[in-house]
Order: sequence, then structure tokens, then C-alpha cells
Amino acid sequence: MSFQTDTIHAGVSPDKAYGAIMTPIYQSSTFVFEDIGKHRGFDYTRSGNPTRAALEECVAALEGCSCAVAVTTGMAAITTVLHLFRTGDEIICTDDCYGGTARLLKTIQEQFGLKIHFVSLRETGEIESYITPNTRAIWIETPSNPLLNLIDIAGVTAIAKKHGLLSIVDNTFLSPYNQQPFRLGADIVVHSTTKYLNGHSDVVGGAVLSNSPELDARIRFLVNSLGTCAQPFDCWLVLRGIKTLVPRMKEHERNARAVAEYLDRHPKVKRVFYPGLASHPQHELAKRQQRGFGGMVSFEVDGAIEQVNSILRGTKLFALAESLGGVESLIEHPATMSHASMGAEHRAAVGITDGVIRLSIGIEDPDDLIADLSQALA
Ligand code: P1T
Repeated sequence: MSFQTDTIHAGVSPDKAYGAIMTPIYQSSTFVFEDIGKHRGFDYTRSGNPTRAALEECVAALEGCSCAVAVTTGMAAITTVLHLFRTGDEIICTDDCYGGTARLLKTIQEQFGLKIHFVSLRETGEIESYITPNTRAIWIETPSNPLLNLIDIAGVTAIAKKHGLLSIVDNTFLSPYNQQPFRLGADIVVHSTTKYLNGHSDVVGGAVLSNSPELDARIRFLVNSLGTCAQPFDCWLVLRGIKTLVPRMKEHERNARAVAEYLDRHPKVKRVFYPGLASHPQHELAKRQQRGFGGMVSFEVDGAIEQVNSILRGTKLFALAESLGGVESLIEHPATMSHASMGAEHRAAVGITDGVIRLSIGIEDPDDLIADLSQALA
């Protein structure tokens, strides 16, 4: 089936009990055994649940892989994957990533002795110089949050394969509609389903996806052992959101492009970060490895923090809030919000200045979005 048909039908079949067209919410912690050692596919919701199984089959179909496990949040997805490693192992990680990811990796490094090399992975040529006998994985997020820098996924996965390392891709920013890392050689993909997959800002969720029987089994074992599994109602919300993923992503992108082009012409805007602009330094890579450019736009303004604050306070339609990927437009300040936990030094090293503002472009009328930004910038 095509991607669009899968968003509606994958993992979903009319309910066997009553023929309900929509997947029922099996809000039950446990399932009655028919006899000793004999159950009907599910015994306890931490280990498996029919609503969660429907979501997992759907997300695996969209990413084109063999296994998906739905977990409580995007951070739970990352936490689960980190449990594949042990003390002394080394991970090469993009330095330019979500603030919470950087915070978790640094905490794991300090408390559990994993060594994380935070490096710019925009130029894949340098990666091999960081590989040691203890290196186990390369972790990337592309496009990056919030600077929309890109990493060549096929380039990274080729190096990982050559050295026997796992390649792990956070695909949250584009969703599988716009980017499918398994087709570019990735071993593991993580998602915050809180964002585009759910799309309606009413749930936090995550997913870990893999594409080999051995990894699938290890990840399922970890989710069951750690208890990072997603709740049935949350799974139902994400499954419901996914049904409109394709039309939503098209609208997000149409609006994001209009906003990016508007900001690019604005005299108070120093720089616009959007891979869909021909001026983006990695526009060609974006065209090559992505189906589209997504709905996230960041920009930088010159001047004092008062000017930044007046823009953040000045929008009426864009709400001042963290998170992204919902139908409503949001504005936020990475330095004090989404990337505060990264620390000033790390932010400075990757170029997240105090003048950077991030927009999650919703699916409202683009003229209204531009009018709102225009009055806030004025
Ligand atoms: O919030 P949660 O569902 O736990 O997802 C964490 C996460 C993982 N990966 C990426 C790329 C993310 O952007 C996030 C969450 N990001 C925000 C909350 C934010 O405002 O950027």
C-alpha cells in the first residue's frame, strides 16, 4: 500500500468483537487467561496491549521497518535505546540536538560511564577520527532542533556499517512522511510521537523502531523490563492523529515555506533557518534525502534580548510554548526554553545564540500567520 493509505489502514482492522471501525481503547492492565499458560495474545499491558500493538504496526509500516515499540515519551524512547549500551561504551553524537537529549546523554555519561563524543556531524568526513575500539554507535538528529542543520544519513550509516556500529536517527522533526532513515541504512529510529505523528498537542509519546530480528527482540525486552511502554489511551490518540498525517504535513510545509520566505525578506531578520530555502547551505542534501522540508522554521534577530523578548511577547496567534508539530502555531526561545538544559557553553558551541527564535508552523491560514509575525516584528 502507499504511505498515505498506510496512515489510514496499517495496523488497523475492524474490531473482532463488534466490528468497530476505529481501534478500541483496551484500557485494561491485565488480560484473563483461558487456561494455565494459555492467553489470547496479551497477558499484561506492560508487556503488550492490543491498542498499542495497532499503533506499533502502523508506525512500523510508515517507517518501512520490521518493529516499532510505542513508549511514554520521546525521552523514554531515547532512554530505552541507551540501555542497549554498557559502561565504557562510546557513542558519537551530533552536538546539535534537542536540549533534553543533550541533558540525558550528559547525565548518563556522568553517572553510568558511557562516553559521549558530541561532535558536529555535518561533515561526515571527520566522523572516523572519533571512532575507537569502544565506539558502539553514531547518534544523529536531522534536521536538528532548533537550527535545522542536516546530516547526510546515508553517509553516516555507511561509516557505521563499515565499523560495525549502530546508527540511530531521531526522525521527530520531519516524520516518516518527509524522511525514512531505514531506506538510507539506519539501524534504529526514535520518535517523539508528541510532535507530528500525533499532531494535536494533546499527548506525549514516543517510539523506538528497528529493522533486525535481534535488535527488535532486545528493544522489546528493554521496554518490558524498564516499563517505558505507552499507555493505551495515549496510543489511541496517536493512532487517530496519524490518519491525517499526510494532509497535515502538506499544510505545515506550505505555511512554513511562506513564513520562511517572508522572514528572509524582513530587514530585522539576520538569518532564517529553513532547509526549503535555496539559500540554506544544505538545501541540496535536503532535496536528496527528504521528501519535503517540514514545518519548523527558526530565525535569528540582531540586537538586545529586549528585542527578542518583544517579538516573543508580541505575537497573538503564535502561542509562546515549547513543543512542536501540532496544528496550532507556536513560538519559543531555545536559549531559555527548549535548549535551556543544554547549557550556555554547549549552545554557544553549536550556534544557538540568544537571538534565535523557533517557530512551529501550524496549519492556519498562512496570511494570518505572516500578519501576526509582521506586527510582532514591527
Ligand atoms: O518531549 P518528548 O516527547 O519526551 O520528546 C523528546 C524529544 C526528542 N527528540 C526531539 C528532536 C525533540 O524535539 C524532543 C522534544 N522537543 C521539545 C519538547 C521541544 O520543544 O523542542
